[in-house]
Amino acid sequence: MPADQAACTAAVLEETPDAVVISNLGVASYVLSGVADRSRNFYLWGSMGSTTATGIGVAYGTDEQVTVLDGDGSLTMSLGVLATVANADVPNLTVVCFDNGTYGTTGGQPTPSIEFAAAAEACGLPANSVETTNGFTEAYSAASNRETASVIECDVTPVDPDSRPMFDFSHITRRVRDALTEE
Ligand SMILES: Cc1ncc(C[n+]2csc(CCOP(=O)(O)OP(=O)(O)O)c2C)c(N)n1
Ligand SMILES: [Mg+2]
Repeated sequence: MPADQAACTAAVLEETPDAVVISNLGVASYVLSGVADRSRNFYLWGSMGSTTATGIGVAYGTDEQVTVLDGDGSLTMSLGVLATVANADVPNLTVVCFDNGTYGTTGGQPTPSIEFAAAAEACGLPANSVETTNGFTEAYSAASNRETASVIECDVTPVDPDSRPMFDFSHITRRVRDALTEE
């Protein structure tokens, strides 16, 4: 039985309550907003393939923990970004790829099967592949405490949550920026 995406997302917020969390468009953002709508949530809308790249940019701008919740379809679209993560100076970045084996947000079409952790390791990054919620929680704790960027591939059961985050892009961005710059 694969991991529970909502429980893994909750584990991220429990382990790193102050993290900036950048969530892939669609399901990852729906789940995150359902677990907790917080000012340090950076929900992406529409911009498939750019979640991890956005994480690199944000990680350059803050010393706080930055956690990307990417999707398997989205990360496949921009797989080369793993090489950029490995070559960027972003020790505060953790990239999670929720692999539900589908383009879940658009109706569950199957995605190509990719070993994301192996691809990350081939780029020089520490990486884990996990298949249970407990395995994820352990791997995330280690990754977020590591002095380098890390990647976690997490097999999850596809879900179709009811929750939806706000749809005001400039407000989402401003809210994150303000949360990082206020005392
Ligand atoms: C460039 C681009 N192509 C296609 C889409 C349509 N689209 C939105 S979400 C999505 C599926 C994303 O799949 P994945 O990253 O695996 O996330 P999941 O929905 O499974 O959580 C697609 C194809 C888009 N928004 N942008
Ligand atoms: Mg998917």
